[in-house]
Formats: sequence, C-alpha cells, structure tokens
Amino acid sequence: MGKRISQGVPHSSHWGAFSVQSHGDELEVTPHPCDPMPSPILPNLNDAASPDCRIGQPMIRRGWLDNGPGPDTSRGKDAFVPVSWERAYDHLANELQRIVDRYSNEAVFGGSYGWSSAGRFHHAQSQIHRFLNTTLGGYCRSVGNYSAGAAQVIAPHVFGTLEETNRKSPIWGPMLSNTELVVSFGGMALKNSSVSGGGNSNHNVAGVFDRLQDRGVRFVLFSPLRADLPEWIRAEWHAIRPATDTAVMLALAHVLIVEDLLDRAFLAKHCVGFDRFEAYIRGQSDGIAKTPGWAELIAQLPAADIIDLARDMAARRTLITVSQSVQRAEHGEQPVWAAITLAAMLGQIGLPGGGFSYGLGSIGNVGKPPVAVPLPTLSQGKNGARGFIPVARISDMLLHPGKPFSFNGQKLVYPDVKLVYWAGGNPFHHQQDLTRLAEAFSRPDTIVVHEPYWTSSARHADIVLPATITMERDDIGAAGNDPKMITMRKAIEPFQQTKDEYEIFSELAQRLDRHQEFTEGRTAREWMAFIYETTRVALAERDLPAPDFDEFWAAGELEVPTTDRLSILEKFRQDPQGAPLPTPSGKIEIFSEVIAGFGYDDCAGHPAWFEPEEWLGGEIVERFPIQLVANQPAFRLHSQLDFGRASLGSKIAGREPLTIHPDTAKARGIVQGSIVRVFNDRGSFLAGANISDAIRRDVIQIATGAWYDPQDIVPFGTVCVHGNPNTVTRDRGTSSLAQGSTGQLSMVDVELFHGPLPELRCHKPPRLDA
Ligand SMILES: Nc1nc2c(c(=O)[nH]1)N[C@H]1C(S)=C(S)[C@@H](COP(=O)(O)OP(=O)(O)OC[C@H]3O[C@@H](n4cnc5c(=O)[nH]c(N)nc54)[C@H](O)[C@@H]3O)O[C@H]1N2
Ligand SMILES: Nc1nc2c(c(=O)[nH]1)N[C@H]1C(S)=C(S)[C@@H](COP(=O)(O)OP(=O)(O)OC[C@H]3O[C@@H](n4cnc5c(=O)[nH]c(N)nc54)[C@H](O)[C@@H]3O)O[C@H]1N2
Ligand SMILES: [Mo]
Repeated sequence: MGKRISQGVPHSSHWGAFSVQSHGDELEVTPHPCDPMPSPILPNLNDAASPDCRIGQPMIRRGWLDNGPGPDTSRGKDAFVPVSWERAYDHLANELQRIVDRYSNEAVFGGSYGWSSAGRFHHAQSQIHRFLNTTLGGYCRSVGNYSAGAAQVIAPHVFGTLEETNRKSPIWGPMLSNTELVVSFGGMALKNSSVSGGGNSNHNVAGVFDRLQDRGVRFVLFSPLRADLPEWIRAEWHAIRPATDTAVMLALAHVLIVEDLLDRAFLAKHCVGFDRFEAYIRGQSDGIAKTPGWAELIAQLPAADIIDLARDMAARRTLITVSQSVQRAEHGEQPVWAAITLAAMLGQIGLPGGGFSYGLGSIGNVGKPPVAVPLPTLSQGKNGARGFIPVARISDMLLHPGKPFSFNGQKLVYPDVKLVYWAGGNPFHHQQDLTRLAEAFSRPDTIVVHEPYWTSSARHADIVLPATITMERDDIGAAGNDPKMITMRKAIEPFQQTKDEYEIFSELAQRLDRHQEFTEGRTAREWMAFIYETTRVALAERDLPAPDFDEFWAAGELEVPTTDRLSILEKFRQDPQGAPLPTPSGKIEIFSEVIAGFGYDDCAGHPAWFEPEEWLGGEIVERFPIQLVANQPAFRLHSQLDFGRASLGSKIAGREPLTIHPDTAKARGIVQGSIVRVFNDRGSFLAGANISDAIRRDVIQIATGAWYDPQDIVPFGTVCVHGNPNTVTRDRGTSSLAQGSTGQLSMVDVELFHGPLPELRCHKPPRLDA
C-alpha cells in the first residue's frame, strides 16, 4: 500500500454519503456515521481509481482516424489510437461543426441517457446538454427514462405527474402509524433502496420494515422472487406469472364491485369514468367478466386468494405499491393505471398510509420527506432543435431514420442522426437487444463517448475522452428527498490525463467560438458557489442557518429542511374542487377521454388486460418455456464499477449469477455453480447458476449490468460470455402510448454449458495501436 496522502474527506455518491482516504492507488471508503444502513455497494468505490479498464488518455478509433467519419461495422471490434487532448479536441470540434453545417442540429443526438455520478455541478448529462445548447444551438434529445418509461407517460393523464404525486410527499412516515395492509406488486427489495440518485445520508427502509413488522402489518407480495420483500417480513408470497399483475388487479376490482365493497362516494366525487371501467369489469363491454376465476387462469393464483384479499383490502387501511419493474414490460402502463383505480375504488387515496404508491422501495429516497428548498442546479440553456425520441427508442431511431412512430398521442418521425454524443451513460448496458444496438451504432458518421472506464459503449465509439471520477474533483452532493447537502471534496489527483466534463466542454466551446456562452466566465469553483446561492437564499428566507459557500465547504455538510406540508393527494381528498389534480378533468381519470381519443389498439381508455407476446401463458412457451427476469443488481448500480470488489464477489467463476429453481435446474442437469447458457432467437449469454426455491419454477433471474463481453463460440455464434441479459431482451416499446423500455421480462430457455470457459475480456482495455 502506498503513502497516505489525504485524511478522510467528505464525499457522496448514489450509494450514499461517505468519507474517503487515499493510500496511493487504493481508496478507503467509510460510510457516513449517521447512516443507519450503509449500502453494500459502497465498497466498489475502493477499486474505482485505477482499475485495468480505466481510460487515461484521449483515444480515437483506428478506422475513424484512417478513413474519416462514416458508417462502419467495425465499431466495437476495432483498435484505438491514443492521441493528445489537442488532437482530440480539434477532430471533435471540426466534426461537430461539419455535422451541424452539412445537416442540422437534429443530426446530433445528445440524449446521453444515464445515471452518471452524483454531484450537482459535474453532472455529466447537465454538462453535455448545456454544452450542446450553448455552443451548437441545440440537439436531438431523448425524453423520459428507462426507470419509469410507461408510468411517467400515463400518470399525468390520469393521476398527476409522478413528481407531484409521488416524490413530493412523505410516504414511509404516515405508513408507520396508519397502514394495516400492504399489497405490493413487484415488491420492495432492500437491495434496491441501497441506491438513490444524487445521494442518501440515511438509508431508512430496513428500519421502516422493522417497525411495520412490529406493528403486525400484513404484507402481501406479488412477485416471482421471494426476496422482493425482506425475508424477516412474514409476507404472504404469491409467485404469479410475471406480466399478469393487471389481471389480478382487475379481478380484485371485480370482487369489490360484486360484493359492493367499494367507496361509491369517493368515486363520484374524486374520479371520472368509473362507469365505463365497471362495464368492462362486469364483461358488459367485451363479453368477458374479469372474475377471480378468469384471473386465476391468467396469473395462476387461486381465485379464493383473490376474493379473500379483496375483502381484507376493503376492511383495512391498505397501501397498494407498484414497483418500477412491473411497468418496465409490455403494456406496462396498465398495472400502474389499474392500481390507481383499485386504490380509488377503496376510497383510500389521500389517506395517510393508504392508497397507491409507485416505486416505493424501488429506489432509496422515494417515500422520505421532500426537501423544502431548491437545490443547486446547473442551467442547461435552450435547445433550439425540435427533434426527440422516447429514450428507449434509440436503436429504432438509428436504424430507421424517417420512419413514423406513435408516442403519447403524437405521430412522430425518427430523425436522421449522424453524430451520437454520450457522457454519463452506458447504452450497451441499458438498451435492450444489444446485437440490434450494435448494428444501430454502425450507422452514424461519428460516435463520441466520455467515460472514466472502457465500458462497452466506449468500445463502440470513435472518439473516447477520458473523464475523471467524482473523487478526483470537487462537487456538491444533494438529492430531492434527503436532509443533507454534502461537500464532495476531491480526494485524489485525476488519473493520468483525465479531465472533468466542464473542462472538456470549455475547451471544445473555445474552439467553436462559444467559450463565453458555455462558461459565462466562471471557473468550476465559481459555478459551484453560484448555483449554491439559490439554496442559501432560500434557507435565509426561512430564517434557517444559511452559511455562505466557503463556510459550507469548510463545514463539510449542511442540513436542509424537509417539508411536512399536506401532499397534493391529501389536499385533493379534502377539497377536490379547490385543489384539483393536474389531470385534464382535475380528478382521477379511470376513463381518460384523451387516451381513448388517441385511438391506439394497444392502450384503451381505461385500464385493461392486454395479453403480452412474451409471457408464460403464450404460444412462445413451446420454443422458449422460461421467463427471464432481468432486474437490478444487488451488488452494483447498473453497470457501474462492475470490476469493484462487491460486484466481483457476487460472481460465479467470474460470470454473473443466475437464480434458478431446483426443479428447472434438475431437469437440465444444472447444479449449484454450473455454467449455463441462456438463449432465445435474439442471442445468448453465459452465467453461473445459483439454485434457489425462492423463485417461481418457470422463471429464472439475472441482474442487469455485467459488462457486455461478446465472443464467438461454435456452434452458438456470438455469446456474451459474462452474463449481460440485454443480449436476449426484446427491443420494443411498452405500447404506442409511452414507448417505454420493456427490458425486465423476456422468454428464453436455459441449458448447461459444456465448452471450455472463455476468458473474460470486458474488464481489460481494448487493443491499442501506438
Ligand atoms: N434488461 C434490462 N435493462 C435495463 C433495466 C432492466 O430492468 N432490465 N433497467 C433500466 C434502468 S431502470 C436504467 S436506469 C438503466 C441504467 O442505465 P445507465 O444509467 O446507462 O447505467 P450506468 O451503468 O449507471 O451508466 C452510467 C455510466 O456513466 C459513467 N460515469 C460515471 N460518472 C461519470 C462522469 O462523471 N462522467 C462521465 N462521462 N461518465 C461517468 C459510468 O462509468 C457508467 O458507465 O438501465 C436500464 N436497462
Ligand atoms: N442495488 C441496486 N438498486 C437499484 C438499482 C441498481 O442498479 N442496483 N437501480 C435503481 C434504478 S435506476 C431503478 S429504476 C430502480 C428499479 O426498481 P425496480 O424496477 O422495482 O427493480 P427491479 O430489481 O428491476 O425489479 C424488482 C422486482 O420486480 C419483480 N418483477 C419482475 N417482473 C415482475 C412482474 O411482472 N410482476 C411482479 N409482480 N413482479 C415482477 C422481480 O422479481 C424484481 O426483483 O432500482 C434502483 N435501485
Ligand atoms: Mo432506473
């Protein structure tokens, strides 16, 4: 171990607040002393500074350097040439100028989706968007995210934005003293709340479960995995077929209707369109009553259980939760809308600890009280270009320029993108059907990626600029539902020639004659003090301690107030006329004239059951009999720091672990620790088997985020030898309404892998040419 060069300095991350000391190349990360349950992912940061796959210098792909910009199928396989920053800046500035002059701003795709790192100033997406707006005048953008693609489009039509209805109200607190029954679709796996966008100084969720358990709250879990609620919660576990939650909810609604257990007064006063939904549930509109018996055949859940549960839901203070995963699937809009409807039928929306909650437990800070002052925010400028896509339609866009598609009532056309610019995300992690994405990435003239590490996305780029990690720069850490603002102090010198996004974009802006527009004449430090000022003023206005920036910096952290004002749903409950919901009618829309007016055949005017194409009840089982759940990793954030100790420690023979039921394993000769191959028509990957009976028999589970490592294996063709499930997931939108990602579920088969185990290449740099 090298010489200690720093004492512990405060810092923050999506995994929580911590302090960091450096010992030569090694980092030592210690959780914030106030955090009751530090994230098990934090130790990955110890290995963040100088892994083999760190990028230390600007790189240009051999083929691009030799042949110039243009479509090229050798992306992802080609060697890279290390170049000076000057040379990289010149090439990139010229290419940006060429694309905008020859085509248009719409030809530059700066969507750049991704979680990047915590930090309010060096936030890569904010930086790149600000750069593209202020220097080029705009870019083709992406809207929405992978997390909530379906929910975030349907919610404003029928309930109000998720931001308003979900993020701006405390949920856990009122649950502690009021909730009697939690009905959870998709669960609230503790692993998921160990991560929070922007930071978390107080991982509170395990503590909340303890207290709810002590109070004897009844938990009912609908999920293919038992671990989607903490094991010590004595939850009743219903491992229904994945993608059938809507059918169960409709059948619960049927029981409430026929047994007259619903709150007709609430429906009349606070909702519109219940009559249309009731006609559908009773089978008057389509000839099929959505009875518990009907749902039993779809979801494989005994009808008697549905009846019992509906009665109990009507009798007690009930919170219905829907995880993000449940809507990251075909027709993902429906379970969200159906759950809102069910909660409305119970008449419990706006009651403390009752009603409906989206994404509670899916992510760390949801449900904690919202911060009451504005947080430091970097302005992104104005985007002068109009083109956009729903975020998960990236491959469609690159493969089919000019093709029309539907989105949220609009008829749009895919723009003709010539340059793709990414900073702070990993599309070769997040996008479905990676073979298709690789083909899509062969189409543009130029691909630019900023990355600290040789991710698969960096390997598919032409120009790769090496970014610092947060511990190599100063920043401000803060998040919308956490009571602490934290100084993220630089703990180590930047690795080799790496630079932060602000410096990179400032240099490029200089070459594009827009330096002043991008920087406004401020250094990074001056920007931080400038954006901090918004928060300071708001604190002062509330007569709270409001230290200036230097005082805040010296103190290391600052308490920010959280709000206890009535949530939008509580106000609406009390006074639906005076405090209407932000929907077209001001009420909960159980029937939406707007959505019905779009005339889609894959989304009706009320919540409805649509049979998916890839599910256990479909014809597809004859060829691919197993449902793959590709969920969030317990020991990583997405693909980040996959080479770190916590992530590596979870692997089996270096491969991503896959959960499989003993019967399914046995039928295929698979035992604990076997290497297996998972496959369908789209591709295949290798993984290491973990046998467990805490999973539904015909479901297997693998987390997302193992770095993509495609290698040719006879006779299978290209196989990801490391275990990236997006080799087999399907690239289609949730529906014409939201076009959200459907990455959570796909149909596959699994077999024992017999061949010699290929060596992993993904955590090593690609071939470099001198
Ligand atoms: N099959 C399937 N696929 C899924 C999902 C699923 O459930 N199933 N879930 C989806 C969801 S919900 C999400 S949110 C996405 C996540 O997808 P992403 O957000 O794209 O995944 P990350 O691995 O967090 O990628 C962030 C990248 O930013 C880099 N980075 C970190 N800090 C910096 C910085 O300061 N500068 C620069 N330039 N780069 C930086 C990291 O090294 C990393 O490569 O995945 C989606 N994909
Ligand atoms: N440790 C860790 N935590 C994370 C992240 C991470 O990368 N690592 N990512 C964060 C991000 S960006 C997001 S968006 C959230 C995502 O939050 P979620 O989407 O809620 O998380 P997942 O783990 O993908 O899925 C939760 C569970 O849903 C269950 N499930 C899958 N399909 C179905 C279905 O059809 N019906 C039912 N009832 N259940 C189903 C699966 O068993 C799965 O374990 O997680 C956040 N938390
Ligand atoms: Mo997400």
